[in-house]
Amino acid sequence: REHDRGNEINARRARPNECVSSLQTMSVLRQLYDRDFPVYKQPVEIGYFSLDSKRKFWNDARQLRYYVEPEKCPNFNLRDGYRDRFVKRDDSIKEKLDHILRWILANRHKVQSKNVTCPVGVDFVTWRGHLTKLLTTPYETQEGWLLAVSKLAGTLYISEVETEYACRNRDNRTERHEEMMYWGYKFEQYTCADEAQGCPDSGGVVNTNEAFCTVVQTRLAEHKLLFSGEVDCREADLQAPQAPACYIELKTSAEIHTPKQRSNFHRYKLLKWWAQSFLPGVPKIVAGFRDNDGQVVDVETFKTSQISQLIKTEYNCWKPTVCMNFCSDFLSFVRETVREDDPRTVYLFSWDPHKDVTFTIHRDSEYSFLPDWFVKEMTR
Ligand code: 0WD
Ligand code: CA
Repeated sequence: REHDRGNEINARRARPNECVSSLQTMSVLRQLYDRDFPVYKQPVEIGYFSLDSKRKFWNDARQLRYYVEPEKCPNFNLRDGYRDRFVKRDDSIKEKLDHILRWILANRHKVQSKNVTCPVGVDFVTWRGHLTKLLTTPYETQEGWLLAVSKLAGTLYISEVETEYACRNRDNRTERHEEMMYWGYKFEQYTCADEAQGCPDSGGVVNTNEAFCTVVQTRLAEHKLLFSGEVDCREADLQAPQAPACYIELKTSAEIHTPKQRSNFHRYKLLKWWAQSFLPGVPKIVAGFRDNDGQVVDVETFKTSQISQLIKTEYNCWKPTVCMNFCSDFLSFVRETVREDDPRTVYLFSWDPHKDVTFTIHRDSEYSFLPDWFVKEMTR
C-alpha cells in the first residue's frame, strides 16, 4: 500500500514548525521493556453486547453461553458438520470499531465523564485483540501490524488495518487450513450450552457470525482503557463470581508428543493465550488437544494467572512484564504523536518484525474509520 500520497504527509519527515524532541519511531527491543511490572488495574466489566446469526448488534447478553465440562478424553470429532452445518462469517467485511461504538452510544450514561473536554472518560477505545497484538509484539517474528488511530473529543480510538501480508494469507488459505479454522468453533459447540442447565447440541449449526462480547474498563500505567473482547462462555454455576471472573476462554491445539513440541507450545501458543485472557481478566482457559484428524484426545484447563510460572522452565522465554511495558510505552508514544483532535485524521502506526514502530499521517483518506453517525452524536 502507498502511504504517503497527495494530502497525506509522511510523518518521518519533520515539518518546519514541529517540536524537535518529538519521537518519530519506537524500538521494540525486549531489553528496553524488562523492568518492574506496570500498574494494571483489575479489569471491570461495564457492559456487554451480542452479535446474532446475521451479525446484528444487540445491547444484551443473548449470545452468552454456559460451559459444560467434557470428559477428560472426550469423543469429539471436530470435522463433523464442516460441509453441511457451517455458516461462516464473511471475513472480507471490515467492521472496524463499529460494534464498540454502537455499544458506547447505547450506554452513554455508563461511560459519560464530567470532564467536558473528554466526554467518554477514557484515553483509549479499542478491541482486546488489538491490545493482544501489542502485548506480543516484542516476541513476534512472523507478522507485523498496522494500527489506525484517530482522536475524537479527547479519546484515542485504535482500529486495526489489515496488512498486505495478512490479506494475501487470507486469499491463499488452503482447503485444509479453512477446515482447521472451523475446528475451534466446533469445540465450542461441544462444550457450550445456550442455557445454564442446558446440554451442548453437537448436531446443530456452527455459525461464526454469533458472538458475545464483554466491555471492560481498566488502567495500564497512566492510560485509562475501554475495550471489548469476544467471550466464549461462562461458568454454568450461577453462584460463580461476577464477570469477568466467571468467563472461560476455549482453545484447541495440536496434541503434544515431543519435548520440542512442548517447548514451542510454551513459547508461542501460551504467550498468545496468556495475553488474550489476562487483558480482560478471564481467569480460565480450557484447551482441547486434537490429533491431525480433528479428534480431541485430551482436555486441559490452564489458569491464566499460573501460565507465567508454567513457562519459566523454558530457556530464554517470554516475560509478561516485557509485554505490558511495551504496550504501555506504545500507548504513551501514541499519545505524544496524535495531536490533532479530528476524526478525519488518521495516524497510521506500522510495525514489521525486526523493525521499529513508525507512523504516517492521513487526512480524509481510505483509513478514516470513525463513522459519521458516531462523530455526530459525540460532538453534539
Ligand atoms: O475486523 C477486524 N480486523 C477485527 C475484528 C479483528 C479482530 C476482531 N474483530 C472483531 C469481531 O467483531 C469479533 O467479533 O472483534 C471481535 C472479537 O474481538 P476480540 O476478542 O478483540 O478478538 P480476538 O481476541 O483476536 O479473538 C477472540 C475470538 C477468537 O477466538 P480465538 O480463540 O480464536 O482467539 O474472536 C473470534 C475468534 O473466535 N475472532 C473473530 N471473530 C470475527 N471476526 C475475529 C474476526 N476478525 N477475530 C477473532
Ligand atoms: Ca476461543
